[in-house]
Amino acid sequence: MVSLARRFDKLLIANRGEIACRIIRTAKRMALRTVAVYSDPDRDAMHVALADEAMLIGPAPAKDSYLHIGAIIEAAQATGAAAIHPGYGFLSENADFAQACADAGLIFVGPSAATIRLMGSKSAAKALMESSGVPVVPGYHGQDQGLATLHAAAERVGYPVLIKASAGGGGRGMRLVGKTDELAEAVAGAKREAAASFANEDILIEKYIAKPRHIEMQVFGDGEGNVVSLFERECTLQRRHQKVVEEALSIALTAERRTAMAAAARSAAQAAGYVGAGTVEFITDATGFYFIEMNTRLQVEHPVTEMITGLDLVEWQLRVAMGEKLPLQQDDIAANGHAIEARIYAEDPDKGFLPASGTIRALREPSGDGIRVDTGFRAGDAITPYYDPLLAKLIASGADRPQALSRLVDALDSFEIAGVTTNLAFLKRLLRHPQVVSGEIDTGFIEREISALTRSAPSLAPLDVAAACVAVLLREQREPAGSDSPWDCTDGWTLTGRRSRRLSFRQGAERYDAVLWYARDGLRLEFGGRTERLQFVPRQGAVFDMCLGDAPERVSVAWSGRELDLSTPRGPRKLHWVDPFLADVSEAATGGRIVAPMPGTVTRILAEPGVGLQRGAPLIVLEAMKMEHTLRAPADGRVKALKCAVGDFVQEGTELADFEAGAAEAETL
Ligand code: MV4
Repeated sequence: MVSLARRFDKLLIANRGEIACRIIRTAKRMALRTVAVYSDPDRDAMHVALADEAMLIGPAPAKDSYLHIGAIIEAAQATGAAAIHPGYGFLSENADFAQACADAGLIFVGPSAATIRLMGSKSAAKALMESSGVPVVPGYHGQDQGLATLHAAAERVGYPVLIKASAGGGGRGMRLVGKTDELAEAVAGAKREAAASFANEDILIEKYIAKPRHIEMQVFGDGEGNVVSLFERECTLQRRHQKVVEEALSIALTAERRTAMAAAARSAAQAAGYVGAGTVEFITDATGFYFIEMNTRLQVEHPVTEMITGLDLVEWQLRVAMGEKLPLQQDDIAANGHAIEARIYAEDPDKGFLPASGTIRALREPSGDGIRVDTGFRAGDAITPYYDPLLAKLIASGADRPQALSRLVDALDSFEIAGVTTNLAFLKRLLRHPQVVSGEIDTGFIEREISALTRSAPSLAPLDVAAACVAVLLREQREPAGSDSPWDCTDGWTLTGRRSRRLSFRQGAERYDAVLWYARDGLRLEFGGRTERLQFVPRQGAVFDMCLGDAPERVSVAWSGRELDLSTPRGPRKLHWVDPFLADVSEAATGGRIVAPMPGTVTRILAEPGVGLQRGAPLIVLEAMKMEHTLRAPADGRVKALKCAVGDFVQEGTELADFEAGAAEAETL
């Protein structure tokens, strides 16, 4: 029975980017009127242009706009929208928001606040699954959090064990414990982190599953007792819990396991009285499959399910929200062919996947058989640092996996995005990797293969390092500048009285250490296990001739601070001269200032000003794009002054602390 009372004809989309556009598309097809909401910088965004109406809900920071419950409810009331689709991220799994919608007489497109709250608690969800016969990772998720109980549980489960935050998710605060005497410290750390991140210090203990795959089941419920599964998605290709490539179906499931997992997922949804679209996540290995969490939202990767089933999951969500029964029963749902999705992010894989911003100068999207592009941006749009850097999703389907994969790779080759750095080249390398082609992957695959998947600069030859050393010596001869530091002395005098000096350079992640020896008959360079005579003669301007061993060459030099640009017969070389007092643990360290390496929110400050720290000690935790980045002491020393506070949203390059190196060890040999 269709309950007419719940029909609505106007839908507010509480999101932005590709998912807002995707939802608007289906809503329009269903003849619904659409209302977009937007923050200040999104005034001209694509989702705003696509919707029938749009309302400004606040300034750029998400907490003041897309996460502002009051502003969004007000926008719905002001525009007469009767229902709100939250998309994914933002408020999509916020029980308070679902409740606020209900309280305001609005339809939240998703399950009830109670279901969202239940699934938000990993231990409650796990307990529910266990009691409904869904396999869970062997472990302990009880109330008693005393160390003796936890010790006994870990012993029973068997090491190695994984500690997780009960209230957590997404891998935040997980700790791997190899043996019993490491448990107490790991528990204490996990509790601290859980308390700080989730305001709840409860933890659970699980058997550690090494090298798992991540396979999730799409489910749907209608609140009339019907629950169906729409097959699985393989989401194993992730990096730091950020999915990169997803596909349906998984090639890692036998028909029996697929049936068992689908049945488990349906039981899970039944047990939760589930209404709407949900995803039951499992990790799998050769021994079995285990429930890890249930997501109560539409997922980013839902298009691969749509491609193989021919269904529109947003339409299903909206129909269920209107009080309709599910359009199909389990037996009417079939999977055809194969689909793979690649996520195109504004980020720089060659710089540690730093989120990128800028203006899209040109955009050419691929098209063709089996190709779908879900995007939220057009040429001319600005990509701001405030939100998730997902630019677009490219989905390819085919009769089988090889066809879908080859279509995806071809489409990536013809995808052009100019003006903003993207992960397109990374995706192409990833999808051509033999192990991705063969499907022999686990959740650690990308991390292990990272150097093959990112372009690292050509490594430096001894001649390059020699040229860099000469450049330093010439710089110091030109700018003695009254310095009396022993480090600025080029005549071979050293603190330890030995006639040598170390010079270090960095190129990307690689560090190059060379030693100059001052012998009676001239200079020697020790590098890469060899020691050779080094001679040099300055020429006009920034040019010098040098000879390492019996290899002569002419080099020109340009300094910019500590950055060195060499022009050599072998091509240009860019490197950084490492200051021995500021041993570079962190890229963020420049000249005693600790700066934010990317835009983000300061979530923790771990260093007290004035307290002596060892090089590498954690100072500040920055959260950007759902990931944590720990900024560390660049040297032994102390924080002189903090320039930020917990909760601050900071731009790339913002000074976060003033760091004073001290008690640094003399770096002579
Ligand atoms: C695990 C695990 C191994 N053993 N649990 C990571 C995020 C959270 N949803 C669960 N996660 C894991 N739980 C046990 N007992 C390995 C992971 C894991 C992971 C899981 C799914 C997808 C990617 C992952 C990457 C690293 C670790």
